[in-house]
Amino acid sequence: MNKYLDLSQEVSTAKALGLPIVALESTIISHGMPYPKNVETALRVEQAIRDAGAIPATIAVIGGRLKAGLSPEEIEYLGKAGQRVTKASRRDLPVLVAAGADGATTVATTMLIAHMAGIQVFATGGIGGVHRGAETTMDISADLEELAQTPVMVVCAGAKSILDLGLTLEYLETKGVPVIGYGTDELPAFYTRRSGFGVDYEIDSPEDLAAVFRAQRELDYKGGMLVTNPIPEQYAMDKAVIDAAIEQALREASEQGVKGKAVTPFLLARVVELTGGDSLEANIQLVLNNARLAARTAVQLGL
Ligand code: PSU
Ligand code: MN
Repeated sequence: MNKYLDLSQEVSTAKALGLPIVALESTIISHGMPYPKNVETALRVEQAIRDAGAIPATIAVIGGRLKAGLSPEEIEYLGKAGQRVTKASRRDLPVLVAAGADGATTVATTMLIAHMAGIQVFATGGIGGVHRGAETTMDISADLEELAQTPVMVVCAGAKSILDLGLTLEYLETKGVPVIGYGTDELPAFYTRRSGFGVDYEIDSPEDLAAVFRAQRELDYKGGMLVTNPIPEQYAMDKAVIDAAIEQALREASEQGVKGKAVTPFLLARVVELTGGDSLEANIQLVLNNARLAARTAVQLGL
């Protein structure tokens, strides 16, 4: 095992017993939702995974150590510290480790650390992708490159339309990443069930998701797989409301010259402010929904 990696007692026991494990990210805690809802949600998501028969491994960097499995106190710390914790993507990791610092891991870094820990399934809310205007800014999330090279299944609710969803799908196709719609033939757009962009494959059961992932491993591919799971109907938002908030957030980001790794957290926070509690509740419900599907799939993979 990597010398910088620490497994929690629960995760280490699960590995010894061969129990299914689901990884969770921590940028969503520190940068994706406001305190204290972020902490409350992180703990509920862990419980949803246990209830579905798997063991949760929330991933972060604490004191320079790569952690797979956090204590409730560590989750509280990351949630309360919020934006003061470094948003840790792949390029940040060596610096944080060498400095003995803390980091909230993005999808990219969570995949990387999950793979080091031998965890194959990961649940989150939304992934990063190709930003609108990327043809001039070149703002493309490291999450997409990680999907291209690290063998982890990521279960998400698609991507927010703060991104260019069409270009995001093109990029994933170029990189050879299977994009699966769970019970849908369209890419979900996070707050809404449909984006207007088709996915290549629709799969309707955790058994079949596990079979595709197993085949990918046995074909000896280096990359991962993206499962897009639409938000449950009753929590989906009105498209016009969310589109207006996203347009305004994008306008403000451009006016204020927001750049680099600050872009995504800025847009996420503005969308929550502009839509009030509604978008936050939708966000919480879709993460819970993804955690349940990821746990059921991890159970199937273990069979
Ligand atoms: N999109 C969301 N919620 C999130 C993120 C993206 O709807 O919390 C977070 C994830 O941690 C993701 C990261 O990996 O933002 C992507 O950041 P960037 O676009 O800077 O790569
Ligand atoms: Mn970016």
